[in-house]
Amino acid sequence: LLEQIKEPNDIKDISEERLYGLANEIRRFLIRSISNTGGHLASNLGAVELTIALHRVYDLPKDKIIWDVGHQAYTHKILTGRIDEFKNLRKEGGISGFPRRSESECDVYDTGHSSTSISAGLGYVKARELTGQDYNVCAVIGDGALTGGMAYEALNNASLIDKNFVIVLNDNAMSISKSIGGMADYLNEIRTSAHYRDFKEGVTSALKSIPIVGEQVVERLRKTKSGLKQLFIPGMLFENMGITYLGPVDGHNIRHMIKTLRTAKKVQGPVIVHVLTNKGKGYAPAINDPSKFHGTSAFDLNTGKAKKENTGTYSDVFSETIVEMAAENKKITAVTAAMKEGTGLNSFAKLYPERFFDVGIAEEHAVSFSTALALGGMLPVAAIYSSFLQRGFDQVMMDTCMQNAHVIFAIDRAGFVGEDGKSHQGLFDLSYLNMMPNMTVMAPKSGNELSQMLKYAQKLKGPVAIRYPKGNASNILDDVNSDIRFGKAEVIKKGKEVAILAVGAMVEIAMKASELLKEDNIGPTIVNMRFVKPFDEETVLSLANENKLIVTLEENVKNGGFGMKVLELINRKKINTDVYIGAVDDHFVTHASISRQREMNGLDENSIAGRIRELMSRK
Ligand SMILES: Cc1ncc(C[n+]2csc(CCOP(=O)(O)OP(=O)(O)O)c2C)c(N)n1
Repeated sequence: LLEQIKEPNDIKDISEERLYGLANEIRRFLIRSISNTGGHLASNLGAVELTIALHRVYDLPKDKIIWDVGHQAYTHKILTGRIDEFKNLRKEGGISGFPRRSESECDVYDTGHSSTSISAGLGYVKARELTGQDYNVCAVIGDGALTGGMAYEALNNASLIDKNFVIVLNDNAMSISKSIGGMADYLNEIRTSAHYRDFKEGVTSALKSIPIVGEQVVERLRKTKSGLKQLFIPGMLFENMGITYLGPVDGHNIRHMIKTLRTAKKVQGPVIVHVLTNKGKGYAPAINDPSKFHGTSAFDLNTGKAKKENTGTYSDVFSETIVEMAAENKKITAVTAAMKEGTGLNSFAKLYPERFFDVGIAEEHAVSFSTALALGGMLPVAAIYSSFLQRGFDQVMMDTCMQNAHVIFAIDRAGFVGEDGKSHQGLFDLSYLNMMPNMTVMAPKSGNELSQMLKYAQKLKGPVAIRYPKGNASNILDDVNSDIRFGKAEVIKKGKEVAILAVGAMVEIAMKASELLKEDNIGPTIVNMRFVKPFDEETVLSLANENKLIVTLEENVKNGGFGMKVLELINRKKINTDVYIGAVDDHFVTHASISRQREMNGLDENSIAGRIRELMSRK
């Protein structure tokens, strides 16, 4: 059946009975394909039948289906004619792991960050009205994504519209870890009561049929405890907001979903279709451990074991250090925005559950919450990926920095992140943190130094950000690690004529570049900056005076980054030396391996050595 799907809407030629066979084929394909390339497996396995139903009911590309986060849109890609591209999923030049408008007319909103789909859907609804067009709009959002504040802002707004807008709530009770919080409980209540629906219907009619009980008692029962009320009117929270609620629907029953979606399409106004799915469906290892298979590297099909175990990462170092710190310092609290596994807070959560907070996909809230934890006498460590902390920009600035609260931001995945591509690169944090008064920004050159910095950050005052990259922790110079002093850089190697000022992971690259330059008789000074804010102006100025060329290296965009600060300083002090800023130009970096991303942005050792060679030959 899969072979019949060459382009959008081909699915409409397959009879309804055979759609279940198609679902099985898609599932088998996804498991096999992702076992080779890596990708988001569990979420996609859960959404196969839902996507089939959507493609059956909607006409693409005319109608707009908007996927929240977008990591679960693999079946959508298959059904819109992209199956052959899966061998290059998330690889350089291949298709993205998320919807991309540049890839297909059927992808109508580029995503990657959570909780945007309802806002985007509403935008399309209004544009439809204003341009006098005629198409359907459907936003698909997971229960995890529904923990994000933006989704509520959009729901609040959605209540006001009087035209059709379908929101499909794909509820698998899982974010990456288990979905948590009041909304998760509420959805769970609906789910559980759905199991009792038949029983309830039986009881209701039985009660009604008793002459002395009758309608009045049934009505009173409806108004009692919320749990019981839920038995009668599921989704009343949404209903009370003015959003029609349909469901819950079995998210693996295609026929039932098609019927419900067709009904939903007819509602004048916003409507939520609540669909219950199983994350990882069809692959036992993913069902047993949906968190591990949320996003996975290539794995062995039979065992589910990763082909290459990822150990010794910076996240592992963070994980061990924070546990060690918490044992000694009872004020340490750890905060994550739904990324317990990714950031390495699993052990902390087990050992210190009362000091661990998973706040859901809610980075803004995580930052304000951490700020007040600090003001209230605790020492919060907010572990957030660089790209997701962008969500909390205003809160870091206005809550943490303005109040000079002692929050430690452990910023993981800073720099290139590889396969997740554009939406996940950690290439902006140095710029957005640089501008914030009171903020201290550090970047370690190695795993050992990350550990040192985290411990050191405890002694500081005010907000402290430590940014470190994805992947294996470097162990360079672990034997000669000097003590950290506030705002001071570490000179690693004294050379002449050229000085390389490197931030974090770039120190190792600078050392490799320096090896390559030996044959040209160029022996640069190499500095591990350690601090980007405040940075070691004294060391930089003396090096600028002594050298013909200053090279700054950072895995961050050039605009507002470290290099620009160095250039401004040298310019302000009117020192006559050349400055080359090694940083990412003004663009979004698309998916490829991290090493290729470095090469394409001139930040690998060969490019850097080449650039230094060229600049020095002109002197
Ligand atoms: C702003 C932001 N924070 C964190 C993430 C990381 N993330 C990707 S998917 C996901 C869980 C989404 O859960 P849900 O919406 O229920 O989808 P499911 O995978 O369960 O289908 C998280 C936390 C993100 N993409 N965006």
